Amino acid sequence: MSKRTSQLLILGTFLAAGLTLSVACNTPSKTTQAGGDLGSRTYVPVGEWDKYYAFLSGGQSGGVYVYGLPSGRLIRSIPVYEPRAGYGYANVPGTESYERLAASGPMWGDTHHPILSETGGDYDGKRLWINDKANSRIARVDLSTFETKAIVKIPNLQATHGIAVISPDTSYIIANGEFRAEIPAGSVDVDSYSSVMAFLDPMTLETRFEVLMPGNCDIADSSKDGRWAFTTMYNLEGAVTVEGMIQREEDGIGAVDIHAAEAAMERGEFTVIDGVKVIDPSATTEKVVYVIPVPKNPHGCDVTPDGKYVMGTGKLSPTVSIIDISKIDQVENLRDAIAGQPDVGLGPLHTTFDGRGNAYTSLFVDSQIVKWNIEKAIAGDPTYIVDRVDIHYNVGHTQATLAETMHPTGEYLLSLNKLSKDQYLPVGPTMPEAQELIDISGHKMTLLSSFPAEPEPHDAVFMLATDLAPNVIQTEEFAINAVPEDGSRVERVGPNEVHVYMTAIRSKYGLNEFTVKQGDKVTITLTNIETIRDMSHGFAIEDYGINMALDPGQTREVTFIADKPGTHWYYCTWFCSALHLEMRGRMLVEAGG
Ligand code: CUK
Ligand code: CUA
Ligand code: CA
Repeated sequence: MSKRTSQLLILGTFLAAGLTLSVACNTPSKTTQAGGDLGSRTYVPVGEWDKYYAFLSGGQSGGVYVYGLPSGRLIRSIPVYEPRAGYGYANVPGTESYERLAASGPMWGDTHHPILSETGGDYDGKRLWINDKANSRIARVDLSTFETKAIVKIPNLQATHGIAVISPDTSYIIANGEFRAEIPAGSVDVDSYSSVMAFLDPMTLETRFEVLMPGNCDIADSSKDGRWAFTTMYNLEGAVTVEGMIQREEDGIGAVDIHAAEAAMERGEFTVIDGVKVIDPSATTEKVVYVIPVPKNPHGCDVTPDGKYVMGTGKLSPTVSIIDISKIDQVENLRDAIAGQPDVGLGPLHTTFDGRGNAYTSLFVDSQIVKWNIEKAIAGDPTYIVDRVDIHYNVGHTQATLAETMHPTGEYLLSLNKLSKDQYLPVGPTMPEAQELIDISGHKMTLLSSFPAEPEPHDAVFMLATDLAPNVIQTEEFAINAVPEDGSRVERVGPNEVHVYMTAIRSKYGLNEFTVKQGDKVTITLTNIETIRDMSHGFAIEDYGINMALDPGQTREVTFIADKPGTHWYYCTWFCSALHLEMRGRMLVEAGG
């Protein structure tokens, strides 16, 4: 055994313990950042906007949090796989958002990776996608309204984990199945287990095709030319236990040749499973899947902004593997595609970039962000480590501003820490997650500030406000089913069916009251006819479990059975004017039906 291999082995064992242990122990002495004038570097005066939007995944909260940077102010959250009454999202059966979410699976999810639409390798400010690891789903959010517009469950795939936009023009969304499972579903035959990488239509989220992957898939990224989809693989063993998954000294970075996969599709080299065309890479004319060997159980998978390299970040190995993308289909031995493998520190999980030739790797065990120079590391120059900064504590993902695009701004970096421990006022045995903002514009990094989030952000992406704010609409366009100003009315459409049409405008509903019979199926179509930004209205019916929220111009519908007789006040839930409390009316349900 070489000295290097034995070192890795020892580290691997130590890290496997460290990755879990460092979570369990500790009440460290409280660390405080020297104040100085740092406050002014994140201070955004009242009335001024932040320079960046930051989209943080919500983890097991099931949505996306939107912060402004550098202030760290929470601007809003986007519920995706979770009901949220405040936005009238998926909280009431019989509404569109509820029925869409319920049709796709459970009313909760586990979101890890927000990704943004690209045109020409840069963010176009149109859409965001987010995975649900727990229920094999993916969702699309429209950034003109910050609303979830589509959710689908992906066939033949268990645990949607890494997802990525295929650069430069969002030709596909790829979704990685992290857990190997039988394909087709329904048996418990371990021999039929596989992981898949799914290629989805960005708009409909339909699966265009899937590729069976050896081992498993974890984190995803793409090359900048639309050719390659990448994934880390930590279970080339194909094991079903922890012990089994750390058996081998090497796992891999998987590279799917998208052009070869499309050619295989054209030649009919696929099997239809659960309605999806599935490519078995062992049975194609052209090679579709390449597996580059890297040290055991890698995690992060990140392509440099210039599209030259894909980085596999070590996790159990203290290294980052730098893979030269141009060599993948050129070399005989895929090890020769590895341009360098610098040591960076303990428990490296994810790597991000500043666009000036530097990489930043999160070190979970060391609780640090390490800055290192890519070309120096490749050249074997021992001075490749540029700087280290301590974070608080145990960082998972790290992302630098616009690092996923071809033009990073290299200004800030967010450290998404798994534990905040002593950093905030105690709020119970479980403390908030902590994000730390680091200025990376200079040679040395400067830790600027920290802000908390609810459980539990994994990853983040950023947009310049100037690239997104102009795309955000001020009011909704009136929909085809919008109720016009003079259109409020009640229509009996069947012996036991009533349709109520109503408007809402400060500070009155179009109907002061309406009458239905007990047992009627009631549909209410409500339009907020305001034409001014931010004039939202709500609509809740006492004791009927109904609450909708309406942006200006928006129309919402709800259908329910009027099963409780009597007087039921409905009222506005968004404080809209001095007469907000008076903005109410009565639903009169006549007993007996
Ligand atoms: S995974 Cu959470 S720290 Cu789901 Cu992106 Cu690496
Ligand atoms: Cu409308 Cu309050
Ligand atoms: Ca392994």
